[in-house]
Amino acid sequence: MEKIRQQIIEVIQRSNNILLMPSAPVDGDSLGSSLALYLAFKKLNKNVTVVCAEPVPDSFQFLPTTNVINHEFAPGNDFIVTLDCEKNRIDTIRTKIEPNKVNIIITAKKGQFSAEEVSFSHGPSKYDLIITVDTADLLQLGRFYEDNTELFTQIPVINIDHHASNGQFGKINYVDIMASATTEILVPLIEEMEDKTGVKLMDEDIATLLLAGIITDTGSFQNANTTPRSFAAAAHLVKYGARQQEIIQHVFKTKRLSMLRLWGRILSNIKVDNKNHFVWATISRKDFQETGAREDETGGIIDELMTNAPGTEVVLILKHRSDGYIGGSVRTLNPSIDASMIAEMFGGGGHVRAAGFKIKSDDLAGIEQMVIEKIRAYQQARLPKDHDEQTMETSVQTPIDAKAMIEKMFIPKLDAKPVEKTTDPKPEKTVTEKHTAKPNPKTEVQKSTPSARREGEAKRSEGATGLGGPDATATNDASFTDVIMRKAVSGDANADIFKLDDSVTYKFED
Ligand SMILES: [Mn+2]
Repeated sequence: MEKIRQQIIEVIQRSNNILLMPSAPVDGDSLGSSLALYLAFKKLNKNVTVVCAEPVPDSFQFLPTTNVINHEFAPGNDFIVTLDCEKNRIDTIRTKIEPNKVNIIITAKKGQFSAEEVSFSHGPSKYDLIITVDTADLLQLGRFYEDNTELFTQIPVINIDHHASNGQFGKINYVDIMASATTEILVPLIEEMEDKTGVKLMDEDIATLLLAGIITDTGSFQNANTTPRSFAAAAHLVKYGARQQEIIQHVFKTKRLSMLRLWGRILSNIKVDNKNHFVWATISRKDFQETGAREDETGGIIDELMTNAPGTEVVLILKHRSDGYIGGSVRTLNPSIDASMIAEMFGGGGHVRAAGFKIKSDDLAGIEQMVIEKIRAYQQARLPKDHDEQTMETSVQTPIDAKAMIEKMFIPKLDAKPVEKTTDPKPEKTVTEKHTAKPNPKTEVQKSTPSARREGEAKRSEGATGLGGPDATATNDASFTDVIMRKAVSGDANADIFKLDDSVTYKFED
């Protein structure tokens, strides 16, 4: 690895106009990687451009220098018209400028030029090096790649990434699948760059950007990809002045109400296949519209589902995106199941524990059916044939306790005490009535099991999701959890319980 870092540093030293490309949509890791390199290269007096086809999510706007990211991209300004002069010689060339157009008038010595002798091309790019970060496949660069494919063969590409599915598309590929984040790979790279150039590069901003990548990709050191090396890198960065609390505050403790509403909907719509140890949920366009949540606000929910679904091996979320794709996120809890293999069945890829795919379609229900069937078949082929009911009975507990999940995520930190106002049972009653009529797919799955124990659990979890049920007795002493769940599930932001609107972010105290 040391040799490859030396190679990379030599190429960077020789280059003057560097293009940094994080994968789109950006996350904490791709942003942290590209912006940390941006700041380091600036200190080395390089011309640096960071481009990303998609906007920076609100939760990452606090990171230093997000404002330098360009969302438009033109690799070169020259457009060249070439005339083949093999058969004919040019006498004169004139230009005639008219409103909104230019005529280039070429007069031949003899006869005429024809259209076949004219060709067009773009001038040389102003960049001499492309660095992609946290990008497993060039297609993840979105339209910037699709519109400029030739650029990636003309200019050397350094590919720095940690995805197992990385396509090794660079001239230099620095892919370390043991790294928890791309920023973890950059820590020794930037330090060696300091040694080689004699310029002090690491500072509080760069350390904060690098730590943001590790914290987001490890889910704050909770995910299975966390290694001793991630802790060591993080400790090292904190020593450099990385603002750990600022990252935690913005990434994990500030939630928009619209996002809570969307999460509530997802939680109330979870489908469970106990037999195949599989849990999934879909998010429709209507879910986004009616909650006011953005498509990038679904990120954390799958990780919560994963850590709160005992007995589950595979977790899937399908969302209907506004760009005409259905996006899938897959997580696995059993280390012998490779999430990237599941994602590959649908043209995607990723890591062993976390992977994703996208399918061009507007038929969410149809894609759901197809994907579910394939994952079921995958699990059936994998699970032992005599995988009997007994194992299931003991290993599968209450599949999802949404209330506990929300409570764990938000409540202990909540710095608001509106509970006194909740003695009026009216808003709760309305909500309960409105939602008990709705079929709950999870409940259906549960009820088909002829076990009385399961029946009880189904009811309990039904109550837990704020949909009513025997346990929904919080009328007089509604905890703040119930209030949030109810508001989230009902989408009723105007409930008379606490007055905050969409644009307000909830701050949570330590
Ligand atoms: Mn990453």
